[in-house]
Amino acid sequence: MKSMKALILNSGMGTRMGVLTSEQPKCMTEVSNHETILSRQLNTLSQVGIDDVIITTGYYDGVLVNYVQSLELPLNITFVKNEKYDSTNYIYSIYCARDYLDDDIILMHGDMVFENSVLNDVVASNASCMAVSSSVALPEKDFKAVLKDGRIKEIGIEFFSEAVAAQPLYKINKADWKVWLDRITDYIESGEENKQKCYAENAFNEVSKECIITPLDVQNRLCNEVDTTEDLAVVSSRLHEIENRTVYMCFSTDMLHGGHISIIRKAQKLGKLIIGVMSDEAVASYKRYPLIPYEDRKAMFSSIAGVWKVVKQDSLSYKTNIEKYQPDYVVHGDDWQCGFQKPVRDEVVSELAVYGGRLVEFPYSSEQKYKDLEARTKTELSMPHVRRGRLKRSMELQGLITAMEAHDGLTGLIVENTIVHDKGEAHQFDAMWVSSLCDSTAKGKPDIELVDMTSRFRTIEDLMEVTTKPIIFDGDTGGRREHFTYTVRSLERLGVSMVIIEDKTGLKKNSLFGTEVEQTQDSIENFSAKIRAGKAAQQTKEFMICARIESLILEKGLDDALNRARAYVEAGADAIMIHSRKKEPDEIFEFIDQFRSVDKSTFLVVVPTSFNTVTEEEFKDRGVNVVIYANQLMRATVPAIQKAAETVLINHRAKECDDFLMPFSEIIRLIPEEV
Ligand code: SPV
Ligand code: MG
Repeated sequence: MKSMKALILNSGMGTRMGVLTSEQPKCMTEVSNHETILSRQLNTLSQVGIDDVIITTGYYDGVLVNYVQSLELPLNITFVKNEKYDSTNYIYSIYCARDYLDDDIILMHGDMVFENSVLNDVVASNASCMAVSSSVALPEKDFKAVLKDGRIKEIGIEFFSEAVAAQPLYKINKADWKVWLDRITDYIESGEENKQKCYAENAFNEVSKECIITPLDVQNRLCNEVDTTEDLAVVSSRLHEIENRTVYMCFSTDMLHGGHISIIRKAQKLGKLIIGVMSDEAVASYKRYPLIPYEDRKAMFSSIAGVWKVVKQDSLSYKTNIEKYQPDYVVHGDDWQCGFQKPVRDEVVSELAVYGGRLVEFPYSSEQKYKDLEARTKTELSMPHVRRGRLKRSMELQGLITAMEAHDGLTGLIVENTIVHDKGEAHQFDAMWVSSLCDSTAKGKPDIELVDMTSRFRTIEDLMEVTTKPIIFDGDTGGRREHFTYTVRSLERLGVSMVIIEDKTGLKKNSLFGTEVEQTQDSIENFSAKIRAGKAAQQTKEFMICARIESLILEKGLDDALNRARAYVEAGADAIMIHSRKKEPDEIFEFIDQFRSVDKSTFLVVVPTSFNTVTEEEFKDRGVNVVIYANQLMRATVPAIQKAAETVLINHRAKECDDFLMPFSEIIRLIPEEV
């Protein structure tokens, strides 16, 4: 900020205040919460970054100086006494202080009471300005300003046409101030009595063509002089209302940086700050999984000085909390005026309109260093020990999560980064499914456990390198029991969250073939022993083994499926996957209903490739925890690449093919330079 001084005029006798000014100057009158007019002014000046204050004194000057010193404020205060305070006006006080006024100045009468945002605006004004209000009626006896061509032509109590109510609170730039102060000096040094007893504004009126002061419209905000006890009552009750104003902001961040603190400090100036901390579920739905859980993020915000309340916000939408807390203001960066958050903003605007609340938006600037911090968070999220446990936590938190198939780094990036916005909500996949079918298909091989574990792990590594979302691994049959124990530990080490093994034995074929190919289901005893061995080998507490039941695929009936489910849970399975290749979901629903009627806690997983009409919401209502989209990305790829190959072959050139291809300049945008 340019160097700026404040000049507060406190020499007068304030006779209209009766007993309140019988033993002290008017500026020491209490207006709110043990604040006086002067202490409020000084505190507000200090908050806006003004360090140097000149106070003119006169009436009870000793009392005033002692009082100011007792406040122990971080300000350099100079007192200038107007010895003729009882026979002159403010113009003479300014004259007395003239040697100290060689900067831009904030000039105010000592009885001005204003809300903080008014002084903020005055200080921030580039042009010289005076506080006026176009919203209040013209006062009978107080200052009015006559406006012309966007500037103030005259100030006085006698003007009623083309005028607005005006208050003696100014910011005057150095050059303008010189013009005005020179004329004030002329007035005083003329020795004429009427020029020492008039308003300083009379001198301004003579030079207003050279001293350009613009009107700063404070509208209905508090900015008043206290001349009488009636004024005092009005101002005190306005201050009470202002001090009880509430401000609402919502945060989803798990790391606080300077940018957040700066907007919080701005919001606090508007009233008592309520911070909404977004629930883990809401954050995960639109951004990424929070590194720090809700309770810890709540504690982080609660520890910020001056935060009045911290509450939970359960969704991207502010509606519930606006209705509940009815804040006077909602504060946000202006970045949500467009983009996916726009519907959220629109809803905030209409909710606030219901009771007259206001949205205040501050310019949003995302500095590179904060972007780098976010990138580092992503790296942290991708680490095995952080990633592994997240699936279970998400399932517990959200009830139902979704996983999409990914078979290489690129499909991993698509699952990681694809996000769609609909009616103010954001949707993305929670996890990745490393399908045996797609992993094999990508290698041009059949899905018969031909692709060995080393190669399957390589696919996992490729995904891990460029993504952060949890991974569910299709472990086929799990192989021999003795091998499965090694697989479990390797998967844990890699950071995989869940392995699903199916109760088949011998040469495994893909379930989508059903009974068209020879497939043998494992015995309950054998498969249970495999689960037990896997659980015994497991080293980390969050890793999960899911038992996949093939009874419906192999047409062994619902009872067989339910029997097996019970046995596998008994053997230690954390989750049960029930599979079917029927288009109708009836047998799946029947299994789920019967299973859930006796087991409320074991996670349930479905792969609705065939029964694809059922929505996630319906699965969730029935008690399913994981919906896996097992092969859609691979199936989208095959026809597209086949068509490209054929088009080149038919045309003997690439042009026709290029017409429907995505340019590489767009593809490479999917690939981050650094994760
Ligand atoms: C896979 O995706 O490899 C599966 C699921 O095992 S399914 O293909 O439906 O059997
Ligand atoms: Mg498979």
